[in-house]
Amino acid sequence: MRTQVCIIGAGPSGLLLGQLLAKAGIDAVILEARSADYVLSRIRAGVLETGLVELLERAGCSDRLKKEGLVHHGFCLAFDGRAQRINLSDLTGGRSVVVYGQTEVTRDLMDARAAIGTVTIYEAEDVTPHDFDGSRPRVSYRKDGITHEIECDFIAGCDGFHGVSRRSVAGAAIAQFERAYPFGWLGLLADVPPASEELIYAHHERGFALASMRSTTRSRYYIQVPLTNRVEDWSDDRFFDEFRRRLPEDVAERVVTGPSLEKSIAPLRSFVAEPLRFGKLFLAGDAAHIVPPTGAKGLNLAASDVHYLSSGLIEYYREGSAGGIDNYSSRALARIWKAERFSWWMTSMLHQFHEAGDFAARMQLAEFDYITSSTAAATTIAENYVGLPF
Ligand code: RFL
Ligand code: PHB
Repeated sequence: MRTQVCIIGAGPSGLLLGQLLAKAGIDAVILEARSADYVLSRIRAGVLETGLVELLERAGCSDRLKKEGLVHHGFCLAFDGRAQRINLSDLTGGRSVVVYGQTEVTRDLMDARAAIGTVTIYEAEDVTPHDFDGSRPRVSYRKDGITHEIECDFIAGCDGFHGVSRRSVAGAAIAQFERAYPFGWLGLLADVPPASEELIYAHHERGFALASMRSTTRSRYYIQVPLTNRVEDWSDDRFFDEFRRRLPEDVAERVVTGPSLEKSIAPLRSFVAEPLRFGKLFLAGDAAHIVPPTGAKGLNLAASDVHYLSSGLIEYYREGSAGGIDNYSSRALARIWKAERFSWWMTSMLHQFHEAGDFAARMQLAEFDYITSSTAAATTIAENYVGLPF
């Protein structure tokens, strides 16, 4: 088989890239290791920046988002029971975010892809990129016991943190920067009305908690837990008890409990690979970088990578100019490092770092006091949360 761009991974990065290229008349095949149902069963992000919403509009995948997405003009920071609303719209000249699950974004992109008849190969085994340093890159994979090969002009590695693309690059060609945090987030999804109309990020002496949502009838709640904990240690009752203890009292009283639809623990990590281009291979999304979820930036960063990469590829095929793909790595990384900074900072301010000592705890309190007393400090949070410009 031959295609122009072979995309590895059918997560949001790969699907969005495929759709933007298809709209521009560029042929792309997507290879995905898992089944479509498995990809849709992963519960992840919930907060979309307007940059991502605009890309989904361009991709022709925003009808349901426009109907069902919840526009949020602010969110709340709580610190040991004290609460401070960050008014996103007032502080950023009218901007906002949209609450709409990554699962739904993925479903909309999959449906759009199926409607235009483009090729996605699910349950592709042993996907391997070859010869991306030369002029004739290829990707091999196995399906139903038979080995296949796709010849292409470019390979887009959109296969997440554990994917094969980044691992295929020679060690000397890539620099990797990493920080792992000594805790994870235990998340619970339930069909109960959210405890609050807006998201609440809560610092508490027992650990961080986040009250988020997917709709007006479906809540997504998280608590900070030690990495040694297992999901089996947490019954739904135990989760809700602990979650309520970490929230301001008036909110805790409004928490409605119900059986979990999903419960999982995610480790927290900051990670960046540099550069993002190796000959004919590009990395995008979680394949290239990871942020701790505290700033709600992972999916949004994947979208900005796809924006830069798709424009570069479209420029290449339409105008014969390599300028956009040559600049892809540096343009994307400039935005990635700023989102890494914001996510690291939000994580540092809001979580319990027991080993860091009393001084670090006082610094967290001083950060919160500063935010509650300075419009400049609150504006810094707001402009990062709604998303820096592409
Ligand atoms: P994905 O979603 O990991 O998709 C990669 C796809 O590649 C496939 N794959 C392979 N395919 C072929 N061959 C191989 N060898 C392969 N290896 C892997 C995988 O099966 C998968 O389908 O990466 P992508 O597309 O770059 O998307 C990134 C986002 O998923 C991620 O950044 C966000 O979910 C992060 N995130 C959040 N981001 C936000 O912007 N806002 C949020 O509110 C937010 N909340 C979150 C989050 C992530 C979380 N977890 C679980 C890590 C909350 C949580 C709890
Ligand atoms: C979510 O709803 O899953 C969510 C929202 C905000 C975050 C992280 C996760 O910062």
